[in-house]
Amino acid sequence: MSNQRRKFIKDSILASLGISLGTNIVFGHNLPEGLELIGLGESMDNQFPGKNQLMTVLNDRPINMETPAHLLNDSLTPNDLFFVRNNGLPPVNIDPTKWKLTITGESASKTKSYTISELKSKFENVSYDITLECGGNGRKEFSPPAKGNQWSVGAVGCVKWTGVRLKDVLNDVGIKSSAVYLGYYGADTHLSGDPGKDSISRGVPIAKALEEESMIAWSMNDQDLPMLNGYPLRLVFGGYPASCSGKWLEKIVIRDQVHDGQKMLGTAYRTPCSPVAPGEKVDEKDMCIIEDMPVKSLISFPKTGATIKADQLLPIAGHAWTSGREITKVEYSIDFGVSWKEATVSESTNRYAWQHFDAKVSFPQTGYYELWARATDSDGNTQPMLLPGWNPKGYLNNACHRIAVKIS
Ligand SMILES: Nc1nc2c(c(=O)[nH]1)N[C@H]1C(S)=C(S)[C@@H](COP(=O)(O)O)O[C@H]1N2
Ligand SMILES: [Mo]
Repeated sequence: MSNQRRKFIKDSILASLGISLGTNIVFGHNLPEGLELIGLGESMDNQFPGKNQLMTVLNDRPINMETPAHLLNDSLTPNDLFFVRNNGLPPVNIDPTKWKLTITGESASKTKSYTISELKSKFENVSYDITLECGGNGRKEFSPPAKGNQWSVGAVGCVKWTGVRLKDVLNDVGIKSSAVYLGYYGADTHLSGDPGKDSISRGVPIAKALEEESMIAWSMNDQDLPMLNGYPLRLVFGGYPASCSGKWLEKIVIRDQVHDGQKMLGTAYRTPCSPVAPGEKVDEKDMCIIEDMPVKSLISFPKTGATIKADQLLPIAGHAWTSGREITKVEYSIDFGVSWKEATVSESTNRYAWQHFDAKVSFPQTGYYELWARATDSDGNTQPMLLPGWNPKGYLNNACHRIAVKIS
């Protein structure tokens, strides 16, 4: 190979390395051949549009990213810090002025389509703060391990959604008395590229679809939805696994039977109808569709690993959420769950919004501590200290969140 050709290849490798680092490599020309750069750590891995570089990327095909717990400290999650769970490839070249939502199905009185501006002008515009959490959030902890995205604790967020009530639109189309379920179809494509296959097509029982807070949304925190969170239109269902909240929403079907779209059947988003031993094989017919998500909490301050001076009260903060009920109590423990103290809990802005807790914690002496948090809701549901019921696909882990701090 000529020297010139070699130099050209080296220059282009350096340029692309520079792009992935987000900066140029100043002495790159001195880099010995074959030596790998250390890199700037995971904070630079994330170069996705509209998303914070500090998000933790699990995969890039499809794109999945979660929020480190300490970056969830805001009362409403900033758009660039909201987790992303894609099953397929997001649509490209979207023209929101041409976007159409079609409502049809065997239990729809007729088939009707709406542009986004028709939705905006024809129906009452509403806003709700609603928590969305992936059904698999916390999967990483299951033992024996469960296949799927190894989410830690950050596949959750709460934002102000703006849009219209799903029920207003469904009623405008007309719902036949035979209606039992709703299904969605989005504009994303299957990973295989096969246009005949859907990446995901889930839904909710008709009663859930008709709830006050069930929405067709075009905005998060008063801005357009981020590209990766379903721009320009999506469903939002509070309290249900976020997989029900269809992104890039193009079509809704009103069904006279439980929707049988992609990831509705088999073991997807299902848990054993009655508890099983860890690792036990469960027959598909003994798996039930996940509906309400369990009560849960997250410590967003301080960051795990923080070092705090002795003789200081440590302010702690976080959020707690439950499906359709109120959080009535959040407790914390610094002695591995032997004793618990109550934190202060804020009221929720509306049903399905997460609530905030805070406390000032004192530590008896210097050393390593774990801080655990446990929420209880108005039905008396609370969180297990360690792993809850094992299930084959690793859903619904609502074990207490733990962080570590050092008092010095
Ligand atoms: N069209 C479409 N909708 C979708 C998905 C998807 O891949 N395609 N993923 C679902 C899953 S599994 C989750 S957890 C949520 C994630 O929403 P987010 O990416 O906005 O956080 O979207 C749901 N809606
Ligand atoms: Mo999900």
